[in-house]
Amino acid sequence: MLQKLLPITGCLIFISCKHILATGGCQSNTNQVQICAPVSSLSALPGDSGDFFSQLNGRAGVRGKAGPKGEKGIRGPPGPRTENENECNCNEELERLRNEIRQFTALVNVNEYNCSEELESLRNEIRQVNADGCPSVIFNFSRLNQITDYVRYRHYVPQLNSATICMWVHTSDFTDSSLFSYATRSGHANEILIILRNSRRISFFLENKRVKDFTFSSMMNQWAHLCVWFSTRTSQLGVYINGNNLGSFPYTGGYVRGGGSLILGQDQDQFDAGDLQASQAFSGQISSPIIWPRVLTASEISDVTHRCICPRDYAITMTLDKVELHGTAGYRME
Ligand SMILES: [Ca+2]
Repeated sequence: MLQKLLPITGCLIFISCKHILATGGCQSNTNQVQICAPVSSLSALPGDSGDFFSQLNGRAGVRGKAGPKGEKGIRGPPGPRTENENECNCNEELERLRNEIRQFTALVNVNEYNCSEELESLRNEIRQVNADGCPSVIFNFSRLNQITDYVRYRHYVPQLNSATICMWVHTSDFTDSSLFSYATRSGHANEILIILRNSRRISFFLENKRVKDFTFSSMMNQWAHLCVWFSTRTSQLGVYINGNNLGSFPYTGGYVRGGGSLILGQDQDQFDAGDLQASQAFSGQISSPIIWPRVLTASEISDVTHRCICPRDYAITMTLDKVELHGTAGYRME
C-alpha cells in the first residue's frame, strides 16, 4: 500500500510499507516512490481519499456549534496553512524585516555622519582651549659670512613621523641663508634643512634629500611667517607663507630620526654643529621657532600667523631656557 508523507517542495514521497506498526509508522524494508508535480494536481491522484490532500491545500476550520437563537455561531480555529501560504507569508515577513534593516542602517549612517561632525567640532574646541599665546623670543644674527653665530637647541629631538615647523623671519640677506638645520648621528646632515635661496625662494630638505623648492612673493626687509610641514602618513609636504598655503606636494621619504642636533642660523654639514660654512650663515632675526609633531590645519596655521595662538601640543619650542647662544648670536624678548 502507499503511505502518504509530508510534501517536499511540490513533491510527494510515498513509501511502500510491508508492515504498518500500531503507531502508524513504517518499518524498515520500504521502497520509496517520489512523485513530483504541483501539489494541487497531486490531490487528484488515483486511490487517494482526498482527506489528506485537502489538509495540504488548507482546510477551513470546523465551524462551532450554533449559539443560542439570535446569536451567531462561533467560528472554529483556522485549518493548517498550506506550504504556499507559508511561503507567501515568509516573503512578506522577510521583506518587512529587510525594510526595517534598511531604515536602521540609514539611521546608523546618519548618526555616524553626525558623530563625525560633532567629533571634529569638539576637537576644534579642545584645540582652542589648548591653544595659547605662542612662546616668543627673537634671536638676532647680526653678522654676515661667519661660522660662529648660531642658536642650538639643548634638549632631545624626538622622532617625527609628521611635523609642522613654524617661525618668523626678518632679513635682507638672501644668499643661501640657512634658517633651520637638523643633523643626525647617522650621517644625515640635512635630516631637516630650511634654507633661503633668495628673497623669493626657499629649499626644503628631508632625510638628506632636497625634496622641494618653494617660490613666493618677496619677504625682503619685512617680517614673514613661514611654516613647512610633512607627513609620512599622507606622503605629502607643503609650505605656508604668511598664512597663505603654497600647496601640498608628494613626498616619498620616511620619518625624521630623533636624537640629532638642531641649530638656527647656520647649515650643519655634520652632526653636532660640524663643518659650518660662512657662505651659508643667516643674517637677520628669527622669532618663535616651534615644531608640532603633526600637520597643523590651515585654520591653526592662520591662528598661529595672525592671532599668535599656538596649539599646545608642540614637540619643541626654542625658548631661552632651552637653547644655547653661540658667537655673537643674541636675543630680545617681544
Ligand atoms: Ca653646508
